[in-house]
Amino acid sequence: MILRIQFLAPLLAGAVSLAVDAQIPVKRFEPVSFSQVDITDHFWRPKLDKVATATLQACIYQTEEKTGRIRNFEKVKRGQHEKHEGIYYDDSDVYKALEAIAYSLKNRPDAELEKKADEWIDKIAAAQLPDGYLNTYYTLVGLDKRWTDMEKHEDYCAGHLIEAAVAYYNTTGKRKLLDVAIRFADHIDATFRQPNRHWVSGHQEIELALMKLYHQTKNDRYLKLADWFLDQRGRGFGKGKIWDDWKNPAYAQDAEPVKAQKEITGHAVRAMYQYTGAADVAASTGDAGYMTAMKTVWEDVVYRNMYITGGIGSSGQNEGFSVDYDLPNETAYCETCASVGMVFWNQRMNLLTGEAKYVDVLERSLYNGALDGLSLSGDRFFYGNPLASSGKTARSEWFGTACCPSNIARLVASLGDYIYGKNDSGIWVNLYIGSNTTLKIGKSEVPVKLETNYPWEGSVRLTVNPAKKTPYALHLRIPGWVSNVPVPGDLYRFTEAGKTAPILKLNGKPIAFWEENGYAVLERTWQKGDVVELELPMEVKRVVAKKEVVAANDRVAIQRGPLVYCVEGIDNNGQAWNLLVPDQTTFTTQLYQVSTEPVVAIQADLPVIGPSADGSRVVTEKKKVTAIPYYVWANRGKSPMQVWLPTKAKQVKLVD
Ligand code: FUB
Ligand code: ZN
Repeated sequence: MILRIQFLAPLLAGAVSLAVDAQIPVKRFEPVSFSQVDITDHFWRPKLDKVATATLQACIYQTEEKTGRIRNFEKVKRGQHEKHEGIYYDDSDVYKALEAIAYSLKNRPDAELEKKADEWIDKIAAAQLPDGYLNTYYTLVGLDKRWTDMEKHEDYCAGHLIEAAVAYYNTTGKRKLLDVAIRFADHIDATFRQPNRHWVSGHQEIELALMKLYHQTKNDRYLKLADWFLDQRGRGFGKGKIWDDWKNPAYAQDAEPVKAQKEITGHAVRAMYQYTGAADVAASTGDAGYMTAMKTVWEDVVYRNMYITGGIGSSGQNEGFSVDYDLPNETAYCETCASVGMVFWNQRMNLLTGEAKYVDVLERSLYNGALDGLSLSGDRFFYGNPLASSGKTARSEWFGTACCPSNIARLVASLGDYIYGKNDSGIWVNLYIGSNTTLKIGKSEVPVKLETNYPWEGSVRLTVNPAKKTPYALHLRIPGWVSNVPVPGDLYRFTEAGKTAPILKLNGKPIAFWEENGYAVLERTWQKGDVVELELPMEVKRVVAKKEVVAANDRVAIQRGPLVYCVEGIDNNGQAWNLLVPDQTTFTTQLYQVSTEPVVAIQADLPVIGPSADGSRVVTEKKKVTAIPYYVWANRGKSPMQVWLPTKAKQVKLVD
C-alpha cells in the first residue's frame, strides 16, 4: 500500500472502464443469525450479560442525560428553533445503542429496557419530516443546507438508523422504527439514485445497512441503492466535498472505483464498512468485481497493515492507514470501531469464499483488538487500543465522538451471528463458543450443542441431535494458529512449530479427517446423540514480526490460542518495559484473576533490569514475570504495558 497524496482528475461517470464483472457463486453458506443461537459460553455469556446490565446502561445515561443526543430529537419535535447539541453525527450513537439493545433483548429479555427503546423510537419517529428525511442536526441548524455536504454523515446516520430498525423489528416484531427507516431510505433513493445526483458518502455505512433492509423487505430498490452508493466512489465526485487539500481521495477510499481498488487506504472504519457493504452486494448480485478487488485489498490489510491484535488503522492523524508496516505500538490508534469493522468484513469474506482464513482474522480482531475496547466492568471504554503504554493510559466513561462504546456493545450482543454457518448439505462451526442452536439442513432439523472452555482450554464437544438420520458434512474450523500460521501471509510467524496436532474424535474414537479451506470435514449420515470432540493444542507460542515492522524489531509477542498476551506493570512490580525474553525461555500457564475476570496467565522467569537495592547501579536479576491476555489490561488503574517484549537489551526501558 502506498500513502496517496496526489489528486485524481475528476472522472466522468461511465467514462471509467471497469473490467467486465464475471459472476461468482453467491454465498458458500449462510450465517446463522444470533437470534437462533443461545449462548451458554463460560467466557462470553458473562460478557453478554455485562453488556446488558452495564454497557447499555452507560450508553443510555450518556445518550439521554449526560449529553443532548436524545434532547435533539425532542427539540425537532417541539419545532421551536432550539440549538442542536453535540456533533453532526450524534444521531448515529442513538441508533447504534438501539441496535445493541435490540440484540441484547433477544439474548436477555428485559421489559424496562424495551420500554426505554420504545420511548426513544417514539421520539425518533416524531422527528421525521413528512418527506422521510430524518436528521436532527440539519433539521435544527437549517434544512436549506441538508444534502449539501457529503462529509456531514447524513447518510451514515441513516445507515445506523436502518441497522437499528431491522434489528429491533427482528427481536420485537415492532414495525415502527422499520417504517421510519424505510421512509428515509426511500427519500434517499428518490433524492440521489433515481435522478443520479452524484453523492459520495463521506462515511460509508449506508451500503451495508441498505443490504440489511433489502434482505428484510426483499425490495430490490435497496440493493440497487447500495450498489449505486458504492459505484459513486473513485470518479472524482468527492473532490472538494469529502476530500480536498488535506484529506486526499484515498482518505475516503475515493481514489479508485471500489471494484478497481487494490490497496487499503485512509480512514479505517470507513474502509471496513465499505468493504462489508460491497461483499454484501456481491453476495446478492454474484458480481465478481467487488470480490476480485477485495481479495487484493484484504491481503494489503493482513499482509502489511494489521497489528498482531487484529487492530488496524495505526495513525491517529487520519484515524486510519499510513504506509505499509507502519505499526507503532505506543501510538497505535487501532480504533475499537475499526476492529469491529474487521469482524464484519471478515465474516462476509468467509461466507462468500468458504475459506477459514477470514475467520482466523475475525477471531484475532474479536478476542483482542475489539474486546480490548470494553472494560471488564462494562462501563469504561477504549477508543484507541495501543500495544504499549508507559502507564498513563486509562479507559474512559465516554467520548466526545462516541462511536466506539455502542459499537462494541452491538458486536458483543450480536456475537451469536458469528459462530455457525450452514447450507443444505453442511454445517460450519467458525468460532468455538458454548451455545445451542437448531439448524435446518435440507428438510431436517438438527439441534446442535457446543460445549467448551475456549479460549482457556482447547477441548470442544459438539453434540448433534437430528430427529431422523441426516446426511451432511460437518466443517470444524482448524484455527490458523494451530497450524503454525498466526495470521495469513508472513507479517507474523511463530518462532517454533507446534508440538501437537489437533485431534478429532467421533463418539469417543479418534477419526481421520481431511482439511478443506481450513476446516476439518466430517461427511456422514448423522444421528441423534452423535458426539464430535475436537482437541486443539493450547501451546504458548512466541510470535515475531517481519523485519519491516520496525516497532517489533528485536521483540517477541506471546500468544496462546487466539489470545495475544501483554505484560502489565500491576502484575510485575509496576514495570512492564524492563524485561528481556531470551530465546530459550520456558513459559508456564497459571490460573489467575484480573479484577473480576478469571484468566489463564503466562509466566516465566525472565531477566529484569532495574536499579540495585541501594540505587547505585543498574542490575539484571531473574524474576518471575506474569503476562495477561491483552483484552484485560487497564482494568486495575494505570500502569505500563507492552505486547511486544524486548529480546535485546537495547529495547529495554524503565518507565515511571
Ligand atoms: O465519523 C464517525 C466516527 O467517528 C468514525 O467512524 C470514527 O472513526 C470517528 O471519526
Ligand atoms: Zn469508534
